[in-house]
Amino acid sequence: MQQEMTLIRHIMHGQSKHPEAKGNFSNILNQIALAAKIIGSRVNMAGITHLLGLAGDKNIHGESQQKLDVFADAVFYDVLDHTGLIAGMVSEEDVDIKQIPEKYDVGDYVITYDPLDGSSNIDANVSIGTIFGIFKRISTGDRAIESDFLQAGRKLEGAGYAIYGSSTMLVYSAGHGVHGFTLDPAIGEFILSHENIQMPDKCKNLSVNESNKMNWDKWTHKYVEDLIGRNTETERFISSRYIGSLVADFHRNLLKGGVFLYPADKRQKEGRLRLLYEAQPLAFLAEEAGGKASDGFKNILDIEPKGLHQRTPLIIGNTAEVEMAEEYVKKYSQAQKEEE
Ligand code: AHM
Ligand code: MG
Repeated sequence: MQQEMTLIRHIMHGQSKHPEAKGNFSNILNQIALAAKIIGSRVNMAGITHLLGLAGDKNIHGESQQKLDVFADAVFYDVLDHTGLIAGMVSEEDVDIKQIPEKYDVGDYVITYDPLDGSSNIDANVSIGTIFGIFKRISTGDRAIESDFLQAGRKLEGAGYAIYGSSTMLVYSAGHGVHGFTLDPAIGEFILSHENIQMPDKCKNLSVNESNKMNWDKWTHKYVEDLIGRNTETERFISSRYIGSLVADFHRNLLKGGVFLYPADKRQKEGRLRLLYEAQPLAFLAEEAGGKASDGFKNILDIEPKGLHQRTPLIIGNTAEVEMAEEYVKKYSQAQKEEE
């Protein structure tokens, strides 16, 4: 009988190529897979278990927290806090570092995560997900400190996301390619379904919220116009696809080719998305899959974060189209300044 390649088997296989690895990293990924199963099953059940709707609180960005946001945030922390592998975690939903309770050992890693990305879509049965990044800590004391988390994305040891869609998938990279696993609900295991994902060469999809148009900078107008301008009367090369769940937009573009942008604009001067919880982990995956991510000036992975909840403009997807955006930023930013 041919053995299915389960997530655990795959991680162990990767580890056997690195005899120096102590298995800690694998154990962390394993626990994250458990969190994904728990959150995924609750997402599927949400409609019938009255978990839909607002929890009544606002998170630190002033956004209403959904009940499932709160649930997912707690689950992700709970599966990792007692492992002895983690020194602390930061989540999009919480102001401060989540420290490890004193009764547990602290480990060498720190985690950044967005427990439920795209949560404004929950009520409409649209795909949502959990995004995470894993760093080695810098400090050595009993508690993690801010600088453990304020590391450039280049330093990530691994990153990934779970997506709760028509199936639940876990996609991760530990720096040796991007691998996707689909949950087989009958046996409760993630099975390798997408080995060594590479972004297709052609950029087919353009993902941007066009309703922000009146606030866009000149470069964004030109960029979107020129991408759509690739289409002819007889052939469509670029299609608009925007879900409003970054993780789902990214996942589709990763598999099918495309560029996602959430630029800075007149209303959201720093952009909307968060550097630590969203941009860095997905940028890590994009590069591993042959793509790229930029804030328009700099590769996302080279940005040194200044704050835990820092926002960033994000252009992510096929390398050629991300670099095209960087050129447009250079070309049109100056022209815009001169006009103003
Ligand atoms: P969230 O993490 O609170 O769900 O917010 C992030 C989401 C992304 O998933 C998505 O790309 C973006 O916000 C959508 O924003 P908008 O509604 O402005 O297009
Ligand atoms: Mg998010």
